Amino acid sequence: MRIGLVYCPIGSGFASFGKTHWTSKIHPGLCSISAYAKSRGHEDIQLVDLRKLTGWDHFKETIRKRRFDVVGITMMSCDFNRAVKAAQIIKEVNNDTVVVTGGVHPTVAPAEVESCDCFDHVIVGEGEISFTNLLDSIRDGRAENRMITGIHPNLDELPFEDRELFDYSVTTRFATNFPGLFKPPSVTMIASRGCPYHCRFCAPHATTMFGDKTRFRKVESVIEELKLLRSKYHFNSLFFWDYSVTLNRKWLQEFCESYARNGFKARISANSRADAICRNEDLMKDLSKVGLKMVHIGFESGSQKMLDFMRKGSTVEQAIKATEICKKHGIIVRGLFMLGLPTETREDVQATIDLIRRMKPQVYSFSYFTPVPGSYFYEYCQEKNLSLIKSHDELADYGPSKPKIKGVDYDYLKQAVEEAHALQFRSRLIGKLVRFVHARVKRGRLRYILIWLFSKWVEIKNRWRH
Ligand code: B12
Ligand code: SF4
Repeated sequence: MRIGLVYCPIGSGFASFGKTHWTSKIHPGLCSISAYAKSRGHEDIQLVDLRKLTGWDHFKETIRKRRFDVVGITMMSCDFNRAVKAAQIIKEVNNDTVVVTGGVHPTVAPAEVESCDCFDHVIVGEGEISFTNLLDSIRDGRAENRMITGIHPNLDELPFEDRELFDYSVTTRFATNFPGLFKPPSVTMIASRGCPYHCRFCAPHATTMFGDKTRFRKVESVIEELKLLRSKYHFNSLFFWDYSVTLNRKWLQEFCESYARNGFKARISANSRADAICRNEDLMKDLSKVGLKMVHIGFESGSQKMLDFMRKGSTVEQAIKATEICKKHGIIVRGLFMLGLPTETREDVQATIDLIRRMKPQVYSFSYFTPVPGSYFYEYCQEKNLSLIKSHDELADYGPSKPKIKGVDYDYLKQAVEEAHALQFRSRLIGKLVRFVHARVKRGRLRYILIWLFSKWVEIKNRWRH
């Protein structure tokens, strides 16, 4: 059987693969599904990556030439329109091709996806086992339900991601992020699935997808995969794509020990949370020793009222302390802040700017709250009729540019973002420029050069302090 997997991210245009780090990333979910299906005998799997094609005509031509029996299409909420268009074209070329979809959006909005005739099957949840079972049924001519509930796999029983499904040597040529700080070749790693927190702008999508329990792979398995990647790609930087690497103390202690013992030297970047960092200063020290250079922390707001409203599960004091801890151990903090939530007042916005002024994270960026399907706040905005999002396409951009919900003074937020960036550069003009680049210059070479210069500057400052 000929199987195709389609990746159609709206955030990257046609003919964009290999141009920037943002447009050259892999999709670990597709890589994992491919690896599992191949390990169960479905070896003829090819990727159709829209970022490598010139347009929809090229897509149609590719589908016609490759004559797939089954095609799996992945989609986040923002990709919905593109995924539907891809499915319609596949059906137009050959109505007998079985079209299956899965990913975040079919999982958090199954009814909407089910209503699209172009999909023969919709897999809700994790896809490795269910997709492979479905392939077996199609091959053997057995009937299967249209809506299929995914099965949570034991992560240690899954084969390593099939990264070569994508042009992985091209992907590794780009630093994952902040090129002045992280040298290519670079690789990404996912060591766990799930999140135990309940931030209302994000949860419960992780529970809907991965279940109530956060599952970690064995450290040995992660190290084995890293060894394989080292031998193939000689990577210099490593980015963990887990929600938060600091969720499991024992795991992290073992990882630090094993990473160093196995001679890994690559710089690490990872996501974490303020409360977890405060509880685990010793681990941050260990992580820093083995190579953690940057930690991305969702501080979100400087107003405790807003943190409580969004059920962040951390406090303003913890944000300050976590930043101090990281700085003490030479770890660069990238603070992530969110403005424009429902009920946020000007005082709350000012509290966020004051927090930045107090804790001075070396790097920070802003997003405007966006009601994303799968989150509690999405439901909240639906009930109160607050959303200004007209099309799924608009969900691809959380940057501080377009209005997202009613009742928010976006002109005021725009000034607040500029004011916050001005703190970093001690210049209002540069603050304006940073906001402009963040909001408008999305993927181009100019953005890359500016980020390179900025990250080099951050690196030099950090080294000088230590
Ligand atoms: C890595 C990552 C990225 C990477 C890579 C893209 C990718 N999809 O992998 C990059 C940096 C490019 C990225 C970009 C964005 N991301 Co992102 N990303 C993640 C992250 C952190 C990990 C994804 C992952 O690899 N998970 C592990 C794998 C195993 O799970 P999975 O991808 O869900 O795949 C499983 C199932 O979904 C299913 N499945 C997936 N595809 C398919 C296909 C078929 C046919 C089948 C049967 C099953 C199936 O089976 C897979 C294996 O079990 C998640 C959060 C998370 N931890 O999940 C956010 C997340 C997916 N991203 C999100 C968002 C919003 C974005 C952006 C819009 C952010 C932005 N504003 O810039 C962009 C959009 C990019 C675009 N489409 O144009 C949201 C999506 C919310 C939603 N409702 O859609 C998430 C959930 C984060 C969040 N908490 O809000 N992202
Ligand atoms: S924002 Fe992060 S910590 Fe909060 S629920 Fe989402 S993934 Fe978990």
